[in-house]
Amino acid sequence: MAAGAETFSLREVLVAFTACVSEQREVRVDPYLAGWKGLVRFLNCLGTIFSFISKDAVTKIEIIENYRNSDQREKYLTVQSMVEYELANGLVDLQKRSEHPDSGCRTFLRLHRALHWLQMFLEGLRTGEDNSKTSVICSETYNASLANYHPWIIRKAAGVAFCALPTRNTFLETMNVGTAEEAVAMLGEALPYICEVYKITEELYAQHKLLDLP
Ligand code: 1PZ
Repeated sequence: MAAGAETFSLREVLVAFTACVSEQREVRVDPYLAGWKGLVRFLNCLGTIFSFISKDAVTKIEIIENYRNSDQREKYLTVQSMVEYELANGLVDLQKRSEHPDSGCRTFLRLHRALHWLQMFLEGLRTGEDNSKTSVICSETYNASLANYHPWIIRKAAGVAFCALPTRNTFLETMNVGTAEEAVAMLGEALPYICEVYKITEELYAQHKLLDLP
């Protein structure tokens, strides 16, 4: 077993998302990134066929982490402060990627769209039949969400990778939360928090007309 694998549990990852929303209903960037980092670790456990996906997620996490480690780190404390700061200072390419190809706003939007898929996928797993296929849940939720933003070649590669997913019960056990039933219970507890994080971000982006950032 790889070092640390025995202690890795998806519980901590999903707990990170429960810490995202502040009392002022702002989305904190650090726990959001911590949640994504854990998801990447989990994805890597599922096999190298998923590395093209985890690499892209890592790239995006690192872009935002770099902002959090820069002189402007305070501006990137929450998604709200990031949007306000980048828009006020003309740091976002609104029509076409040019001067600011890796703005925090456009990078975060990619993770935000992926969070929508994650929310639907985990809900599909939670409510699925014992012997249902994870690959089917995964491709149905992907096609209904993220796929709309991906070119054909990525959709194709994703479809091939999904075939490598184990059955629902094995997948639930891979989460290292306990039995499949315990994993389902944990999902039931954690999902409302993920939905809330998604909803707040979606409203913020809609309000500033940022949902189609190139
Ligand atoms: C459990 C099975 C995992 C299935 C993951 C389903 C998501 C498939 C996503 C395929 C992404 C492929 C790689 C690159 C995509 C990028 O082009 C896009 C847009 O970014 P741009 O090109 O505009 O810079 N990137 C994304 O959409 C972000 C995707 C992040 C996906 C993270 C998934 C984490 C899964 C955790 C599993 C528990």
